[in-house]
Amino acid sequence: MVSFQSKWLYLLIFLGIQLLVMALLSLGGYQERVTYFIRIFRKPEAPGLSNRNHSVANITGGDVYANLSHSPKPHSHGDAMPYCPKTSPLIGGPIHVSFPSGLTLADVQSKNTLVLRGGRYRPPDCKARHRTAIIIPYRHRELHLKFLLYNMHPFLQRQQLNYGIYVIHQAGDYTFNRAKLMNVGFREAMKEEDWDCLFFHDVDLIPEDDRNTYICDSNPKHAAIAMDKFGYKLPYKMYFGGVSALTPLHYHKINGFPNNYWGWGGEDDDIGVRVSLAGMFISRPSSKVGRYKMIKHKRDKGNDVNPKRFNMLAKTRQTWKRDGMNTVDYEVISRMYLPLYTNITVNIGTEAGLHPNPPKPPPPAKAAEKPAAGAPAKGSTKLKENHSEK
Ligand code: BGN
Repeated sequence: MVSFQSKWLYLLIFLGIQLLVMALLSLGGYQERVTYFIRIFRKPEAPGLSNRNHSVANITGGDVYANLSHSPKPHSHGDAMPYCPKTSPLIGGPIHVSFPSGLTLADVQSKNTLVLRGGRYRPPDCKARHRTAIIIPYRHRELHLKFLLYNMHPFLQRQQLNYGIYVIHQAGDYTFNRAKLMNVGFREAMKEEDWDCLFFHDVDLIPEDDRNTYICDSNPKHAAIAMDKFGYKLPYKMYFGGVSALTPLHYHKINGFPNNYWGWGGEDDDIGVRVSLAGMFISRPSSKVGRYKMIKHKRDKGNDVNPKRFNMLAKTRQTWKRDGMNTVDYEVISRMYLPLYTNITVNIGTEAGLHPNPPKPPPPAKAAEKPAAGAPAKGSTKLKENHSEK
């Protein structure tokens, strides 16, 4: 018969073994498996908030801010700083993209304390291997911009990049021109820093996997290969829309982007054609990694479908060398170094030029005030000089 004392002994031994097993399991990623199960059973976020609060049922990724809370103390940016590793140890793979309701820009700012004025960042503890500028053509999309910044800053920080975010804001109400705004963004960003890669990024696309590294390839890269709105598939082989990445050299080789696509559609196809006309290829990440969630929205006012796009696209071969970076004209209205991005507001004019409705000439002057014969009318030449920023 087992005595009362030895019963206690067995119980203690049993509990001891259990403790040991648990300790071993926790070393072997037990925690990860528990989190995985918790995630399966977790209640999805509140429905009915559609654009504001998407919950991503089919993605079991981590929080995009997760790995950053462990960031070591900032180094001074002296010579002694080592290069960052080739693959960032902060990369976590799939991201649980979220659009928290009630989010403010101040919240985004307080979650990104290492981001400097103008939306610039350098890794605090190593020298970045890559300098990437993000160019976002923009008008009237405050909510989208806020969600993009919320997701984009930690995404880029996890990749240990030296980066800057530029929002190129089209002034006025004339039809939107995405590609011309990108040309402006390229020129203005390159004035500030010797970026080695430029990401041309729609404001409503959020990357869902941080292995989709925001660095350039040897050929122009189309990063948005798998978007949720296309069922995470490429809609057609030559598709070059959403998010693309070019080095300054690639950009010059294709003479930049076209300036004359006003309204929705075709400009991205034109850029894709330019890439092949300049003798390059389109490179892409794998569709597992190049995943994007699009923030749903209706077509914007001032961005109607461009009916001329088919004709224009048919002529790219003839037009690409005479329309692009070599002819872009614009006027910077303001440049603001905001806490999370650089905001450049720009007049890009209309199809009829930068100042399509020049001020009417003054009424005919009285005989005594008339300029001498042959002298130019007041103001006319001066105005012309101001027009172009080439
Ligand atoms: C294409 C558009 C692209 C757009 C994609 C995805 C045109 C030109 C037709 C010859 N191209 O059809 O601009 O990004 O759809 O929406 O409309």
